[in-house]
Amino acid sequence: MGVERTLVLVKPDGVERGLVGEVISRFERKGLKIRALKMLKMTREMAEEFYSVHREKPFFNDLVEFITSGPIVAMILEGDSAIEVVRLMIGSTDGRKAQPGTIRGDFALSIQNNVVHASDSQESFEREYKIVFSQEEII
Ligand code: 3AN
Repeated sequence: MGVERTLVLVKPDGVERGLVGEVISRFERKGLKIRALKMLKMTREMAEEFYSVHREKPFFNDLVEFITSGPIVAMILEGDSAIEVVRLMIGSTDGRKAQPGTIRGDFALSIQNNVVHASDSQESFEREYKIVFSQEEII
């Protein structure tokens, strides 16, 4: 609660489909502030660390392959209750079940290729942003 920061990734499918502007625009219109923004390609090491909580899951390898398959756009957003607000705006993990009006609800039909990632807690944010950004890239 209060002013928080969260990490959002536009995943390779979102970049490939030309949804970067749409995604950023939704967050800006909501009133969230961009504190860091860049395009990058995740290495396998970064991806394995980023998704380390899923290491034992059957979909782990596919997930790492997917997130390293092309460029992503990463951003740190800031605002009141940003973590919860952004999770609400992206919708459920499975695009087929995500509410219309959410990013995944409007643009995804898949559980893996679901356009965006967003930190699900303060602890996740603290761990995740350091994998993607160095301190001098953050305003
Ligand atoms: P979210 O991104 O909504 O926080 P998580 O943390 O449960 O979802 O999963 C991380 C990522 O792993 C998802 N964004 C999705 O790309 C992938 N994923 C989750 N569950 C599955 C699954 N059952 N099959 C394939 N990929 C999955």
